[in-house]
Amino acid sequence: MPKFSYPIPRTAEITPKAAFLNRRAVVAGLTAGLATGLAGWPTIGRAQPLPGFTSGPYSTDEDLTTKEVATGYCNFFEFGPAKDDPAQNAHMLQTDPWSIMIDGLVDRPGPIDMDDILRRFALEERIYRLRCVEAWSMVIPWIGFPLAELLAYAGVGSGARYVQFESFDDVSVMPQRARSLLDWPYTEALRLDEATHPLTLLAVGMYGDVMPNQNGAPIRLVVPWKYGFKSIKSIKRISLTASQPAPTWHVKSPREYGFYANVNPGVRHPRWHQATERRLHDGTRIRTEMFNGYGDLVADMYAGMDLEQHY
Ligand SMILES: Nc1nc2c(c(=O)[nH]1)N[C@H]1C(S)=C(S)[C@@H](COP(=O)(O)O)O[C@H]1N2
Ligand SMILES: [Mo]
Repeated sequence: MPKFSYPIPRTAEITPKAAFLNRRAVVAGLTAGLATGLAGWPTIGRAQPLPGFTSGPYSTDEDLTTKEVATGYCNFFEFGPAKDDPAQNAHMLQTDPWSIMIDGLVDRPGPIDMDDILRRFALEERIYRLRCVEAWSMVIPWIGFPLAELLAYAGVGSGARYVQFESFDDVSVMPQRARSLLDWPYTEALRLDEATHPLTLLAVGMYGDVMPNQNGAPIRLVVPWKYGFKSIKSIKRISLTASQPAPTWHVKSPREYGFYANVNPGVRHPRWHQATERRLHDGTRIRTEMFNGYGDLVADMYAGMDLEQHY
């Protein structure tokens, strides 16, 4: 496996990325100071600056996808169907102020706002593999915290077995979203054990900086052992439920988009071969790994399940 390396930033990017370059020795106060001290760095439509973060567990040492590719080649269908549409159109999204409604089977239902989230939960950087069902993949340094911590804060109610997520949805901000493509708002869901698994991240940034709008600002899910469509962006609502929710893609085409959608090179997809994937940073084709390479950490959750039936 290639050794970990960071792409060399272009000169114009060096100042805003100071925190990013110091990532191995990040001190909370230092990073917060840098973030607030960046005079002239545009903030319009952007999430608020991130507090400091530490280096979290489970990171891969594979080469990173460049930030340019990860922020320029996106799936965020509310902002249009082409890969470069989200980068062009997502500036309309206003991410500050922002709150998430937490409801359903929780002890403390109600809204929680981003200020509170950023104050309450310690941020970590996690370098994860991202495998899209379209058979391309990236390696992205996310910044976030385990979803389990937010759920513990809200208090998982007795009887809760699933967690449902809903994205921001406003056609006046997202005029490119076609009514016919999906039944909006975009929703996704996990089983409770998947949602509280330590790999499952709520990400508020990437590449050492706040989350770009096109990648799901100000807060999105990252579930690295599942196909990318499970990693829902720009979350506005989290609901705990007793019965299995019906996520948007799954409802549209259950054969193509399973509820579980665990990365599985053995399950055929009608449109994309899943045995291999194209690495976007170098165009190479590599073999797709079961659970996207996270099997040691997650396979236990599916013991006894027929993973070809329960795709
Ligand atoms: N709300 C919303 N979330 C979404 C999507 C979307 O269209 N809308 N696309 C999904 C898909 S298919 C993928 S592969 C990932 C892509 O994340 P990225 O663009 O940050 O790489 O986001 C997922 N989350
Ligand atoms: Mo995807």
